[in-house]
Amino acid sequence: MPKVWYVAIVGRPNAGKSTLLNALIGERVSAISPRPQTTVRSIPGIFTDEEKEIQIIFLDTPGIHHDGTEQYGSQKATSINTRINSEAFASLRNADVIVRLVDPTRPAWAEDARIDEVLSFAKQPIIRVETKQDVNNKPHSSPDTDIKIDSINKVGFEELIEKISALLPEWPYLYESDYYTDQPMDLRIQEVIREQLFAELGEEIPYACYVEIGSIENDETMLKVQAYINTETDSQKTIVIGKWGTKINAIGTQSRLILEEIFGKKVFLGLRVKVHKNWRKNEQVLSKLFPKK
Ligand SMILES: Nc1nc2c(ncn2[C@@H]2O[C@H](COP(=O)(O)OP(=O)(O)OP(=O)(O)O)[C@@H](O)[C@H]2O)c(=O)[nH]1
Ligand SMILES: [Mg+2]
Repeated sequence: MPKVWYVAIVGRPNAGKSTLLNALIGERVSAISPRPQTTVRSIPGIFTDEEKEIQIIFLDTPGIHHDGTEQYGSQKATSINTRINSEAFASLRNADVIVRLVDPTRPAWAEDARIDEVLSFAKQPIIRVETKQDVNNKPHSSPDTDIKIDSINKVGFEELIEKISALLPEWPYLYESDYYTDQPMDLRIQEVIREQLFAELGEEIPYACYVEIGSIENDETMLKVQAYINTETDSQKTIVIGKWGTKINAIGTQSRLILEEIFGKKVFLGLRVKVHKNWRKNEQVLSKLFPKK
């Protein structure tokens, strides 16, 4: 009988959770950027090792932060911050094992205290993993961790999988071995575009945007998507479009190439920018972006 279970990856914003998830399953399911709060939803990635008969459903979670502090850009957007934290907490509750990522390149801060407090109530086994081992300058490296990993070169991964699987009960596979995420297509596409917002736009702008999928037509040979980038203000819209449309074109082209790689077919991506005034404070939008778990 194989071993199957749910494992939540938690840690402060920017600790390297999404990088770890993508590297573990070898696919781009979760957006990565050098800026905090790139991930705002929990994202599943399924790891299967048929030889060892292990299936682990990893859940990448949004970085847990202190509510109401300077997060989500530098805006004190408390409502959205609370929802981002709730996403992570819901995944924690549903997990059988918790992988707690620690970033040795930065000092422990209020966020880490908050995470430790939350985890002190967790009933599940917790594996403390220090990441970014490939970085030379790790002034906050600690001996108090179970495993040290480097997600860029996939160092320490075997040990991590072994540690997790030692905790897993035997259970039939939940997914086919070549299945790596059960993220619906629209959320997957949103995530790809979101990553490009972080890649192409300056400090505050990606946080002021949300991606909306208008329509998807999908057949054997072609995927046709109409998507909208919603900004809060007219001036942000101008920035997202860029001079002569250069920014929006770059975001569109890069997203299309990644989608073609992911879905293995020709992709037509129509991308438009709209203004949705004050969406970060709009309950209707927030409920849609963060459905109740
Ligand atoms: N050198 C190195 N960089 C890493 C490693 N893991 C993550 N990073 C970098 O750290 C930054 C943050 O990575 P993410 O995976 O987006 O972090 P996260 O924990 O998902 O962040 P949020 O989604 O904002 O909570 C990115 O620039 C990554 O390239 C690692 O093992 N080594
Ligand atoms: Mg992330």
